[in-house]
Amino acid sequence: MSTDTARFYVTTPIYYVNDRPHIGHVYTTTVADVLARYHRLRGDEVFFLTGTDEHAAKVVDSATDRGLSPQQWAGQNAAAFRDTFARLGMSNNDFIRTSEDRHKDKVLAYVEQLLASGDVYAGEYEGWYDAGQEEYIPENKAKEYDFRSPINNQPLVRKREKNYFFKLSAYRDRLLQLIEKDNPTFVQPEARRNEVLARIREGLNDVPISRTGTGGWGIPVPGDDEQSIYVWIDALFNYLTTVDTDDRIRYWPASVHLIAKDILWFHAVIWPALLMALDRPLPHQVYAHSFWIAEGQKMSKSLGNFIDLEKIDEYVTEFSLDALRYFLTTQGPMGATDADFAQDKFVAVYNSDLANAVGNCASRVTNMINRYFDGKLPPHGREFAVSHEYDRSAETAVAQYTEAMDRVHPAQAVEAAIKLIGDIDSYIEQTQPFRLAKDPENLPKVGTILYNCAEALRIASLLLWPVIPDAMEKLWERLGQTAYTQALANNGCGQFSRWIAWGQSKPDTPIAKGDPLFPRVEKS
Ligand code: ME8
Repeated sequence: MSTDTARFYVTTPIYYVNDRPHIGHVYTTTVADVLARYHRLRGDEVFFLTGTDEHAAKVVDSATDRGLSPQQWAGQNAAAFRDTFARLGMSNNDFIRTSEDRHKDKVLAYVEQLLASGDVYAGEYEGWYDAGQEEYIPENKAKEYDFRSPINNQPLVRKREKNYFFKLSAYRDRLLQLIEKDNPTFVQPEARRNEVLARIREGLNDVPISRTGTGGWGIPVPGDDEQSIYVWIDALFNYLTTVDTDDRIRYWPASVHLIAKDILWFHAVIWPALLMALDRPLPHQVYAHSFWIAEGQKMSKSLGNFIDLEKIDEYVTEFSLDALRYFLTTQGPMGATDADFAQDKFVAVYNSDLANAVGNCASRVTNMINRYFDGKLPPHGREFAVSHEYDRSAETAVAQYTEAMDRVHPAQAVEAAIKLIGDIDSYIEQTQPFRLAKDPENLPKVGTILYNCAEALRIASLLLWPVIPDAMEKLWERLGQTAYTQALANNGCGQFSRWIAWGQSKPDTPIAKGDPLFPRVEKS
């Protein structure tokens, strides 16, 4: 992914208000949050957007079932998403609801522009319709799916309606040029890119972008009150409407739209074509991850096995929010394969990476500095050769970490940070400061060793902060680095390149010990 300025604009899908938030929504939003925090740490100007998609027809139906107005029902559920994300520490800069005027007004203006340019025209449409997804399925796909919804297995319905169409067919060559040549990482990961390219090569039909019978729930097509703008088109525009204001337009184009593979086509094909038609700059990347399954099984309503809010809260209470973030980030389906959310895996990852690696290493280093140097960071002597090799290992970790984060592979980035923690442990095993310290003559040497350990730990803590911010801020208190916390508070900017350099810690800094950052959990 390339960003040509030090600005970073990351989005999540806007979620349907018909569902309660579940692990899938929390996952994509967590990954976006990790990326946003990483870029803030670097000192980039970050805008992180999430929100809710409210104009679906099923909102009207389920509101009616409950004796509520669509506004009330959407309002309740939007609040559930907003509150859940706030409670889970998401650092989004805004939360867009498509029922807000600031969104609707801009969508109207965009559609007016598209009508004026001829990119949107009136016509008639007939095809196979997936009512649950509010999506027409192309003839060949409908056949392949045996005329049933690939999502909920309900029969597809034959539907014919007057419609406004978007001239997608006119953008085939430009889309191929974009995805194949101009920006080869526009669609990621590679498997998804290949899928999209193959489907574009099969040919592109114009797409209907309006519907009737929404009972006034939705954004009307300008000049035609009978028709509402199709919910998907309305929804895609959120990424632009939110920042299409004088004080925010500098964030456009988005750096990365994070989504899952279920909604790839809309984001990788229809969205850039709409932007081309509006003559707006294109986002840098659409990253479509795969799915979480639960305990080896696809999550579904009928199986009742969703990792839902109650389950999520249980994990947070038992292991901490950082632990959940860590598990999602490192074990999640960022590539092209699905990932299993399984409790024993959660416990194993927690114990090995957080309790044993990060937590133990922090305790060991801060404890020894307390025992041998009275809780003050010892000076960095020069006489101990291993130190050179050692700061190299921090440098390697930082390089690998940055490279992975910039490719939107937070799991690999974290791996580099955990490897650095492992290097601290091996260094301690190798140099045996606890044995050397028995002879007071060795204290300068022990001091150098422990300085190196504390310095590498400090660097690792910066790398891990985007994923496990609470624990790392706690550790910064112990390492006398609360300035980081202050700089990063309230979407503040970090000074990564300065902070990350070897040798920033000042000798004599008070180093505190404390409770285990991640107490070990025993679980069958
Ligand atoms: O599609 N694993 O909203 P939605 C991982 N409103 N991620 C998952 C997941 C799973 N099992 N299930 C859901 C919509 N997600 C539209 C989007 S955008 C302009 C409009 C996540 O509520 C994933 O990010 O169905 C997926 O793309 C999104 O939730 C779908 O959310």
